[in-house]
Amino acid sequence: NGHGSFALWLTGLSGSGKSSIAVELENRLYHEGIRTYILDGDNIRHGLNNNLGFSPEDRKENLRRVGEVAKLFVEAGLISIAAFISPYHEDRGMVRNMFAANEFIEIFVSCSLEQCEERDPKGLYKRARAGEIRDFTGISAPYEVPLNPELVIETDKYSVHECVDLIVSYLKQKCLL
Ligand code: GGZ
Repeated sequence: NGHGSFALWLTGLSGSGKSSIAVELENRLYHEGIRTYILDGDNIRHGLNNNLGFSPEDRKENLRRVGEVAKLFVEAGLISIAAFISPYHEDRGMVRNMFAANEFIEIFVSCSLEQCEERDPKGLYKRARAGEIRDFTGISAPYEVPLNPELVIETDKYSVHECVDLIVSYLKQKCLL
């Protein structure tokens, strides 16, 4: 197990495919004997962060705590895979600054709003359009496109499998795997 431990930070719109990629990547690494831990809204917003909503302040606090937890897993020797919208430059910069330069890899999961809205797996975009969800990213709250991510993967052009191939190649090329 010659790999290092680091955080992979997936940022992108709701429905862009962050969680699918996280899960497929975890499976791929598991088969190579590499241990990971996925942090996402499902295991964080329902527990540790169940007192937080989606105002800019709450998102910042959500991501601050996620960053700290991701760091704990890295210290424990795992690869942390965090899948959060993380829509603000400032907040992504904040979590980046919690890590050493080579231990934080920002991956922009790029997908057009049109495509995310068409997928709408939980019907949230529909509800947001109807005015039923305040501060909904892409509709009534901003998503600031990352300017300098380590990697961009386009989930509206490539399959989940192909996107994971790109991530794994990147990590191997950087000698992280
Ligand atoms: C954005 C929202 C909102 C609002 C509920 N805006 O597709 P999902 O459902 O499963 O993932 C989204 C999740 C986003 O939480 P994050 O912790 O990733 O956001 S952030 O990084 O900005 O703190 C969506 C659901 O929560 N959801 N209300 N208003 N997404």
